[in-house]
Amino acid sequence: MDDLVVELAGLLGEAHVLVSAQDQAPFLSDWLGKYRGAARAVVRPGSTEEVAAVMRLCTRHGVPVVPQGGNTSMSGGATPDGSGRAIVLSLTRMNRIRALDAIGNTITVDAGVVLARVQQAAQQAGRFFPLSFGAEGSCTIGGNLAANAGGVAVLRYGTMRELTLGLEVVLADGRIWDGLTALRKDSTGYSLRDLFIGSEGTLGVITGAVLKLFAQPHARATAFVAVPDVAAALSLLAVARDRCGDRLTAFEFMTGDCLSLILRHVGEARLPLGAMPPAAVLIELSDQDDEPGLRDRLEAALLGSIETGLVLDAAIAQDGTQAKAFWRIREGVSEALVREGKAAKHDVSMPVSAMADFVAAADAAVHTAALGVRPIVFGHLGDGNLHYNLLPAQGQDPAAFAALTPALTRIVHDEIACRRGSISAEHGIGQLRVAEMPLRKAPLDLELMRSLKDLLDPAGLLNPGKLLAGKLLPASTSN
Ligand code: FAD
Ligand code: 2HG
Ligand code: ZN
Repeated sequence: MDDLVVELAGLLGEAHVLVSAQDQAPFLSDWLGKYRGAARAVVRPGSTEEVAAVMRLCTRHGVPVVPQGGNTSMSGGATPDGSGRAIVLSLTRMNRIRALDAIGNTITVDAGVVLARVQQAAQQAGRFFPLSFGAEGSCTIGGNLAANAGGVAVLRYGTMRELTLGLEVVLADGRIWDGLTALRKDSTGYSLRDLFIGSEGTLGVITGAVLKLFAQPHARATAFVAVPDVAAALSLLAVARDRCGDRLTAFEFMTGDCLSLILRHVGEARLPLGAMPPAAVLIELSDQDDEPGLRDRLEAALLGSIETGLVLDAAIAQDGTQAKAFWRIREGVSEALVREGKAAKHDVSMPVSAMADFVAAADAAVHTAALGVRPIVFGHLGDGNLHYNLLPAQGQDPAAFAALTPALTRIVHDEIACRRGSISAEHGIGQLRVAEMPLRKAPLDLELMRSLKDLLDPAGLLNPGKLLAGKLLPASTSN
């Protein structure tokens, strides 16, 4: 048997070192079905000390390590390459809620805790953890941190970076960095925590986190609103902000083509409007109490906007069940896309005011480059973040579309670059966008990032080929 596997089994117990193809399979391909890799072993440590021991061993043997949480990455970030040299280090056995401080408004968790469990634990204590999106039932806090996840409540509460106070991280050489503090103020130099957030498993393995909690919103008002186009949706966003202030929690955009795709593929999704609109927004307000008052406020904003032509039609949820049904539509987009075929995925951000212009320019340019291409555009409009997905023309050979994808991506990202936007707002670079980095980041950005990588992971063992490409791996000494 492989010496490394024997040593790993000695550290973790045989049951937690997976070597058979059948046991490894769920860890070796991604949620979108785009990437498939191979691994020398999949290891499942149960504590920070075990992660540290695994890292010491891998560093000694020069073995690459791919950290993995819930494996819901949209950029192939948690899938190893095909060489079979790396181990996958799955954090899902590390699933303890370590502490909850209802006075200090913090929760301390293992990195492998599933996001929905953190939400539930907060709720049981009368508090609220706001990170939320479609994969919340399977993604983990470690993965959310490593990707700096966003989701549907960023407008009010911010991204994972803004929701985090402290981290515990195992470094490439096995040392444990204890930054697990709950301080809201700390002016003692560089924020090391922020280096690891968004680092996609390339600088260290996150093993624990202190997260911020909030007051639980007991009142919600949710509306599904038909709008003529992106420009109208942006004007409606301004109206909603003026009328509702901080109560505005979500402002999610979908084009009519996106809605049609969802209705076609997600059985239980029902359009709550009379007719298919050109576009729609899902608006949610939340507050501590007074749900009728909140609904009146939303209704007044929408009625005023019907008069000014920003809103074509609107449905306001009368209870939680209706609100859930509205959200089911929005949350069905990714699965509808997967059922339709392989999309060219783009996760872009830009100044909010540039979004209407971006969609018009990108739509025109991709249609010129690829006749019949189908843009499926949706996303977190209030955050300046669109998921600009492209599907092949009806009946187009998937291989022919795949061959066109790099050119289409170039077009979309050129439209983003000229608006000083970003090629990844929340899904990360992973392996999907790694080739774009030298084109889209300034040389000095890349140089500084490379210096940090070399400092923290001099042998280049942590999640190689993701985020920053380059630097050949040393030959493994235990083969
Ligand atoms: P994984 O997929 O396992 O890993 C993601 C990255 O983090 C990889 O680079 C991996 O190496 C690294 N990593 C994982 N755990 C650790 C760790 N403990 N230490 C260091 N590195 C680690 N994202 C959004 O931001 N907003 C959305 O609205 C959104 N919606 C989604 C909807 C669906 C249906 C799906 C499938 C995904 C969605 N995502 C969204 C993508 C999102 O990035 C992930 O769902 C989530 O943040 C990843 O968590 P995970 O535990 O699955 O991480
Ligand atoms: C969302 O906002 C996710 O629903 C997934 O970020 C986006 O599938 C996608 O492109
Ligand atoms: Zn998203």
